[in-house]
Amino acid sequence: MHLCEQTWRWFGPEDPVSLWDIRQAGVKGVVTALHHIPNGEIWTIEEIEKRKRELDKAGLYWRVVESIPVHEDIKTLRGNFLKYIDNYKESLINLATCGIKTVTYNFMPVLDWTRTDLAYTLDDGALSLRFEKVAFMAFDLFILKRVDSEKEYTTEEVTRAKERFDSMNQEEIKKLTRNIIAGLPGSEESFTVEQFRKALDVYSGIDAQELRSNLIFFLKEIAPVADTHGIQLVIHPDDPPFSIFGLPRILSTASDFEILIREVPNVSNGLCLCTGSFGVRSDNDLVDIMHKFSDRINFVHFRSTKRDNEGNFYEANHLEGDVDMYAVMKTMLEIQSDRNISIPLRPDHGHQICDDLTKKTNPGYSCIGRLRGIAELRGLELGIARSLFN
Ligand code: CS2
Ligand code: MN
Repeated sequence: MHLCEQTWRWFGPEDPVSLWDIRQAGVKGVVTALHHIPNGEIWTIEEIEKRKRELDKAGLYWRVVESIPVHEDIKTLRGNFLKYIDNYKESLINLATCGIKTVTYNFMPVLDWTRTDLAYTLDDGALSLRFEKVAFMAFDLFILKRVDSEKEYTTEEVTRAKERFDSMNQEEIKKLTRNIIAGLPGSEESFTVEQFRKALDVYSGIDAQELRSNLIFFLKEIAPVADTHGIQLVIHPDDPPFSIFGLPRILSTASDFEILIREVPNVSNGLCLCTGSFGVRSDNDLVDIMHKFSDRINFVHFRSTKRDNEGNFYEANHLEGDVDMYAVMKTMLEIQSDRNISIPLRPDHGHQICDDLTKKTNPGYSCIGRLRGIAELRGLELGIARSLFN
């Protein structure tokens, strides 16, 4: 019987969640990154070993890298992209030398994951992360004032966004701006409005087709290196899984990933199945995605979201919302049994609950909220596993 290998994301010494908190959550495998190394630079063996030693002191081990960030020059194939690709290869080799062999990355242009509200109050008083479409449009149209943005929305949407904007005071405008562009945990980039406009400009001539071919170019470069060193590369899907700010998005659906493995069939080319990211689209059938890519899923993020008809979604409790966690977990157990392996799983974001509410937390990465998530997932998993396999 193969249960998932439970893991927990840690942002390094600055993380308000301690390594002992992680131990007490019943987890030993850590998902982390060397966030202090500037994007594009080599992760040296020395720095990797240092992080490993830190974890070891609390009886933990470094199971998955999330993420080695992909430099914007690589995404656009401009500037110093060849050097950054070489550095990326070097970092992969160094990680493999240190025995760390699962590496997450994403290929979202400019912004990593995006929300408008980092403290959306649920009816039980818990705080959740939310994407509110009309607030997003208000930012795009009336704060950022992106050229031609109104062409991407209907007249009715523009009117609603204007009303939303007019109802906001200066403080709310600042907060919304910060939430969207100041960088959520793990994103490694942070912008002012001016810098953000410039960053978007770089993509003015780059459509989805070009971005996809850049990703394929990058993967064709790094996958053979990963193959040789036994590394599993896992791409994180777009969050949210649709285009924002007119930027191309190329990993939002099953067919997006299908193209990637058709073009780069190397064994190291894998998927980080994030149920919360894919699950925002009603046309993404998670169980179907899992069956399609059962041999390519090498890391999973489990969380659920709840969407409405207006294009909004918030992050729900792990066993509620639109993701059928029972079906997903059951499929996960079947895949692991077929492949005769355990796959690392982390509870992706959690709510702020109990003591989290009065502490400093990284948005989405609270201690007790995630503890609730992992505890529920663990129970669900054991229940299904025992009834399937005894
Ligand atoms: C996440 C992010 O689903 C998600 O959006 O897993 O929290 C993740 O931190 C970033 O994409 C960076 O890896
Ligand atoms: Mn995720």
